[in-house]
This record gives sequence, structure tokens and C-alpha cells, in this order.
Amino acid sequence: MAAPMSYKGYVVIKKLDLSKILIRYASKLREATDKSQSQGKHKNTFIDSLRVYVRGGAGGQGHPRFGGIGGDGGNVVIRASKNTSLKSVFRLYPTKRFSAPTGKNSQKYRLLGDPGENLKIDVPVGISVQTDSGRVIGELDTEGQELVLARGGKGGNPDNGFLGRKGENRSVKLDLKLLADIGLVGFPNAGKSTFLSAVSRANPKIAAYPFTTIQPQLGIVEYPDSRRISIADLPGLIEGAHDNFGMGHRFLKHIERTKLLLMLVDINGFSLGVKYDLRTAFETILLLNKELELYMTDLTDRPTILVLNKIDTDSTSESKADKIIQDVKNLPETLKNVDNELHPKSLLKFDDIFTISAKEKLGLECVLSCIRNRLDYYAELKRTESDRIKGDVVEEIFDKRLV
Ligand SMILES: Nc1nc2c(ncn2[C@@H]2O[C@H](COP(=O)(O)OP(=O)(O)OP(=O)(O)O)[C@@H](O)[C@H]2O)c(=O)[nH]1
Ligand SMILES: [Mg+2]
Repeated sequence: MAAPMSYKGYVVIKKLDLSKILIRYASKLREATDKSQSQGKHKNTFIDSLRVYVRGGAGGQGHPRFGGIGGDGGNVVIRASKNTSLKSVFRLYPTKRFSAPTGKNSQKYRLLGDPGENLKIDVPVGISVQTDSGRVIGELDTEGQELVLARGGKGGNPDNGFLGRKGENRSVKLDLKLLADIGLVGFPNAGKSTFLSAVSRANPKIAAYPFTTIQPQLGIVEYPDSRRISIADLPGLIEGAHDNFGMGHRFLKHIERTKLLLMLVDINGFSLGVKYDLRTAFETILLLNKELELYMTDLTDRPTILVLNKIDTDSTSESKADKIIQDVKNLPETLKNVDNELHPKSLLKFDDIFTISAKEKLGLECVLSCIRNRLDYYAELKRTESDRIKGDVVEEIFDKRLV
């Protein structure tokens, strides 16, 4: 009798152990999946905006009996750094809360409380900070630039009845706009990523289907004399992007700060699929023009270079390209031959037009030397313009002094 009882007892104990183990294992598994989900949500995505809560440290309490002063709370400060990304910021602060340390209280034997240290967070260069109401608090465009997002509270002192004050707190949006010299715009499949990978060391995904690129990519062109020019490859735009078709206008903010646009067009035109009409290359140029102006009217004033790609397609490619160039050069006359709905309000003026094959690396040198010359030309123009404005101001002051 004894043996089966102990056997049964053994089974019961084992069962209990097993269920404990299972419960423990299940909770560990849940923890692990939660963690991986919270990290995985942003695993492969490019984060170009992050809403965070910032709070300055509270001031330390003063010591009314001995006139002791509490330390001020620390500030929350962001600093522009080339070596970080919003994704790294998110990884370091998954709760998206930046709280600076509080100031130390005044003590009998240490009447001056130590101030709380500033909480400094590195953010990528090109960040603009906005309040919830959309007001821009500041922009960090150069390495090392800093911006205080929330000030720490004053330490307790006679003015505040020795009661340390709370630090400032608010929610702000860190909005990243890439700072590239050149912005690549075009319909999907035009060959933008192929172009970027042909002229730089960037290794973007390339494929024969639309919307291969789903997040902006930066590439650097290095010239033999070590000059470097950055190019941003953006997800393809399609007609109706302003109505949120395709990837919408979401990524166009990244070309706001580019100095030059490079419009890349497939000479064979574009069709989203078999059920959709084919848009000719000339039509895609007009449609891109329209989408750019719908996103931001000034964009059509931005210096732009037109690049017709896939010149290697077949024996008719050259004549196709010549016809497109003629049509573009004869704008607005040629608009008469296209639907009214494709007419942009203000036409882009192309500085230059090139025909290339990004895939076969044909004609790329001309484009690269052109973009360099154009960038130098516009930089010089900007310099002389600002000198002129400065000159005018000096003259104005001088005039005023004479009066
Ligand atoms: N024949 C030919 N094919 C090209 C050329 N350039 C790109 N392609 C092909 O066109 C397809 C699309 O190229 P991508 O570089 O991915 O195009 P994309 O403009 O980046 O497309 P999205 O990322 O979808 O906006 C790929 O199959 C490329 O191999 C070219 O000069 N000649
Ligand atoms: Mg692409």
C-alpha cells in the first residue's frame, strides 16, 4: 500500500512543480514578447518624428531656519550630434520621458544644496522641436548645437518661502528633416535607388516593383578631390500623393532643406499596375511638378535638374528622350496636348536636363559634375545676396546717421 501512496504523492508533487514551471515559463515568455514587440515596433523603421514628455528637475528645499538655499533643478537639454538617430533616442528612452534630476535640499551642515545636473540628450542634426500646438521652439542644424526643452525649478530661497519650485514640463515633438544637399524625387520604379547606389556607397534596396524604398536613405557622393555631396533618396511619389495616395507626402519634408532637387524620370513612363493607365514620362514630370507645388508652393522655385533614366531600354530610347526634352523645353506650349488636370499652377524651371542609364552607369559623370557646379553656383549666389543685404543695411544705417 505504501508504495502506491508514495507514488501518488510523487505524481502530485511533480504535477505541482510542473504547473509552477509552466506558469513561470509563460510569464517569462509574455515578458519577452512584450519587450520584443515594444522594441520590434520600430525595429526596421526609420523614425523621423518622436513625441516626448520633458520635465526639468524640481528645485531642492531651502532651510528657512538657517537661511539655506536649495539647489536648482537640472534642465532637459538636447544636443545635435551626427552620430545618433531618433531610433537610438527611442531605444535609450523607450518610455519617451526625459526627466532631469532634482536639486539637493539645503541641510544644516550644507546650507547650499547642490544643483541637479542637466540631462543632456544627443539627437540627430536636423531636428526641429515643436510644441503640441505646432509652434516651433527651435531647430538644431549644426553639430553640437543645444536647446533647452524644459528648465529646472528654482531651489528654495527667501523669495519663494524656501520652497523648491517644480521644473517646467511639457510634451514636444522632435521632428527630423534630413539635411541633404540633393533631394531625389520621382515616381516609384524610376530608378532613384539605382542612381543613388551607382553614385555613392549607399546600398538601398532596388527592385522592379513600386514602393521598394519605404524610408528615406542618405548617400554621399565622394569626388576625387574629397568634396562630399549628400543625396537623399526618398520613397516614390505618385499622382494624388497630396490625398495620401501611395506613401503620400509624408517624406517630402525631407527635401524641404535640400539645396537642389534631382527629378528622376523613367523615359518609359509609369503605371502602378495592369489596372492603371500608363502615364508617359512627360506626364509624370507634370504630375511630380504638381505634387511638389501641392506640398509646398515654394518648392517649385527650388533649383531642379531633370534626369531621364533608362536610356538603355531599347533602340527607341534615344528618340523617346529627345521628344521628352523637346516637350519640356517648349513648356508651357506643350501643355495644350495634355489633360487640364495635369497642369501645374507654377511650372518648375529645370536648370539642366540629362539622359542616363543608372543601371548601366551611363551619363552619370555629367550629372555629378553638374550638381556640384550648381551647388557651388547657388551657394555663391546666396553669399553675394546676403552680402548685398548686409551692404544695404550698412548703407541704411549710414544714411540714418547722415540725417
Ligand atoms: N533598364 C534599366 N532599368 C533600370 C535602370 N535604373 C533602374 N532600373 C530598374 O528599375 C527598377 C526600379 O529601380 P529602383 O532603383 O528600385 O527604383 P526607385 O525609383 O528607387 O523605386 P521606388 O523605391 O519604388 O520609388 C529596378 O528593377 C531597376 O533595376 C536603368 O537605367 N535601366
Ligand atoms: Mg527606391
